[in-house]
Amino acid sequence: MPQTLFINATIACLDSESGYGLREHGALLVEAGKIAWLGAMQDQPAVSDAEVIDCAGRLLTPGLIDCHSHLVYGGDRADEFEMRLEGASYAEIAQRGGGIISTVNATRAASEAELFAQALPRLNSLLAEGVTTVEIKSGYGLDSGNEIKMLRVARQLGSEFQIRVQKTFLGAHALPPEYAGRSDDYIERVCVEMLPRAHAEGLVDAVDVFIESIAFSLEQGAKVFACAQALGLPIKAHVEQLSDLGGAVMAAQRGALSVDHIEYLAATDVASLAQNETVAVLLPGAFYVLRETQLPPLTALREHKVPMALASDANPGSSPVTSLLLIMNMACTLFRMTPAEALRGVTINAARALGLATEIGSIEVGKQADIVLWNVTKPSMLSYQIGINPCAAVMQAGNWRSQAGLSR
Ligand code: DI6
Ligand code: FE
Repeated sequence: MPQTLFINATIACLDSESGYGLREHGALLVEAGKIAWLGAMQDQPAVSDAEVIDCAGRLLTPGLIDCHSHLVYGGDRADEFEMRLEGASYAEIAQRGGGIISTVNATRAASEAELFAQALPRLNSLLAEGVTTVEIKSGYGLDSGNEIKMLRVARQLGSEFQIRVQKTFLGAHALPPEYAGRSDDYIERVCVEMLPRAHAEGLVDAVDVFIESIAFSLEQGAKVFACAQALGLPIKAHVEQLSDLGGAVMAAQRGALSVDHIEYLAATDVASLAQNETVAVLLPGAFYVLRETQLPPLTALREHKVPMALASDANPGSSPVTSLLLIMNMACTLFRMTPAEALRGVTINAARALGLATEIGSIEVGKQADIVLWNVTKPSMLSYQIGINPCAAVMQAGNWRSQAGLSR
């Protein structure tokens, strides 16, 4: 059985209630794709023919997890970036038929192969920084065939690269033009046709909705959730990004895995996330790109011990960002999160946001061996530096994905 023994490592285990769970002078044994042993270097197990990696004091972390992305889409929205710089708001552009709908048009026009090719550089950017799990949403197809096309591309990315892809159905992302003025009819279509079809093809791990004045109402979101739950699927939601419609509380009360964005969530509503073990997914990339000023309720989230995850929200409109390291820096600089909260946000709490915390997200015996070796010796370096990628080597499920920087 192949074994790898890491020695002389600084290990951020992320196995405790807060902080890094840091072990200095640590050792770690990987066997059969899992973490088999973890402890102090002087106690390392006797192994006869294991591959031995001397980390020379360098940092090991769990593989990074991007728990909210729209990585698969057609075209780009650079023109809107320019329009916003000239003063147009994200919501105004959406109301004029631009925004999400312009990406819907480009995505519908693209073949599966074209979408795959366009997603590749974005995926490569995540891979280069040690991401071992990425969630990818549909939501730019807005009819059965095109939503399924997007989710197939997401699945193919996961089968052709050493990365786990979680697929989320986001049919209720925007109202397609052919349903203008008939949003209830569209939601009905999502529930009775689009979601069941995508699910029947095994393409849906979770169901998301966008609850916002420019998207769907609380009642419409609740209806999609009921349909998802009737199929046994977990739910999550884009809520309180631009205004407070009460979407986070509604989703949490229905047991949502996560509520995402939540800049406009009232501090008094945070308790309901804690009560329902719903993760708060914060997306500083969208906050930054849209030049938002309303901060998420960090103090209340901390007080109520709500797990906070961070993600790229990689999408062509509000967050053309494919660097989780940059997201960690933004979370610290813009949201005043600590570097430890930032690392928890892209590891253990991101795993929770995907319902995968028993399998991945921390370095603990029995968990899948998704491990990154970094060319730094302390974990705050990951949030602190901008523009340097210190990722030295990546192991996914016990197999090397990249080992270029193993020795230095
Ligand atoms: N909120 C977002 O940040 C993305 N979707 C959403 O509901 C943006 C999607 C886009 O602008 O294309
Ligand atoms: Fe999003």
